[in-house]
Amino acid sequence: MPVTSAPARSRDTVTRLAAVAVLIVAGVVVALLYRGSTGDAAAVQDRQITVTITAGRADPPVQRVEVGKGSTIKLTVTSDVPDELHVHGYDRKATLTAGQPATLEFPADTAGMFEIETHGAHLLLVQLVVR
Ligand SMILES: [Cu+2]
Repeated sequence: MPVTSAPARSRDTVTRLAAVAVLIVAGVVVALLYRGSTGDAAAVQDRQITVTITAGRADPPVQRVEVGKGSTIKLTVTSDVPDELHVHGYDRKATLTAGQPATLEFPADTAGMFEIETHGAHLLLVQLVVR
């Protein structure tokens, strides 16, 4: 039985199946792109960062925080010794009084990577990545 020439009806079915496959692939691509944009760690958000310094150690240890440009950063640091807190790039500073939480709140309106550290103990607390 020859198979070289398929009936016209069968060719229509193949064409329809191909069209459906293209639509499915397009749908998956759109879904992945959509997920990529909403599940992004660098979304614009209000971001609370909390660090406690005890005996020369930061808890949590150096953390990398990624936010979207335009996010609001609320940084709360408590140190067991007097120190100075410094957000590089944004050049925000706060005096740390022993045992008292200090809070800095600022808009992350400049893109880049910025280190947040203490000047007395020379501890790197946060690598703030703004995209
Ligand atoms: Cu500094």
